Amino acid sequence: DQPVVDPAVTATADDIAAMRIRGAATIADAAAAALATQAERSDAATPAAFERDLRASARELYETRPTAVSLPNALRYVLRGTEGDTVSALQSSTVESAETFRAELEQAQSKLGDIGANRLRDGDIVMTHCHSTDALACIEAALESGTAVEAIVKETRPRKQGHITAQRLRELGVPVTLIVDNAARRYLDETDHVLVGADSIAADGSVINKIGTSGLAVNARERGVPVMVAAQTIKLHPDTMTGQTVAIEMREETEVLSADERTAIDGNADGMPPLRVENPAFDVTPPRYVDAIVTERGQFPPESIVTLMRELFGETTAEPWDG
Ligand code: RUB
Repeated sequence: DQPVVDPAVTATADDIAAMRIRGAATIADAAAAALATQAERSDAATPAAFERDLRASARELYETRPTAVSLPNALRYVLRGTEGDTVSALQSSTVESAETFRAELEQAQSKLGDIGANRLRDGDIVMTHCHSTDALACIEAALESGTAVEAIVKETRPRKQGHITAQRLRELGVPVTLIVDNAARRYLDETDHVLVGADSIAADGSVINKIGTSGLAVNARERGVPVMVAAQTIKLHPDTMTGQTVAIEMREETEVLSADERTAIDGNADGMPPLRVENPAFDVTPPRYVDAIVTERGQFPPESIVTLMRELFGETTAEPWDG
């Protein structure tokens, strides 16, 4: 018997893979919603068939992008809440589990925002990289409490998520200066905080986020600008507690170089092997370049994040979709 995965799940998986749905928290939210849809629309004849289909759906969502641990953490949360002896009991518990997860995600982000906002002072200039909803929650909370800030927004090649950040900040009334990534060091002289999100946080306090974050953090340290990482606890990567490293996604070269550009470069280089293009989507910032990790449970120096991880995860177990 082949598992039955609802087309809505496949559509969400495609959207995540193609980055129409992107950013760690947004991906987690969409994955939980997709599992709820899978459960709701299931016409499985037996509880075993229902669980098989749900696990297959989780696996399809899981296999889209490897770096943001919020995705497996979301799937694990929803699947752990799936219980009952009948298909209908399994359906309702799965939907409820997904709804609880999504509500907690939203609450955690807003709580994190309040905590992060405490680090910002009236008139501060914040430099951002990529587009992070957790990072923006800190700015939004600051504005709500009457703290005015300005932003220097890095474009973030190759996908230019900085444009989304610029748009959101302007909707909030924040004055924005958009710069190319290469201009970051020059503008650090005017910056009071570097504020970024995270796709995963490792047990040693390393921050895995959009490619370019590590260089920005090193430059910020050299300039004496504090680096603040806004990351809900769903970004904490349980497997890193046993020494595993976080997989860095490599994306298509066409994000960096069009077919025409490739032809122009390769055109006259007779006998040379084709130009190699590499496009890693994320990098690892060592903990020593990070001043604070802001979560909904408070802010932590990166070196102490492992304590929170032990409290939250205890002993790590096998993935439910492997069952
Ligand atoms: C997005 C990215 C974001 C984190 C955090 O990368 O690196 O900084 O995911 O975002 P991509 P959030 O655009 O490749 O998905 O705070 O919204 O979870």
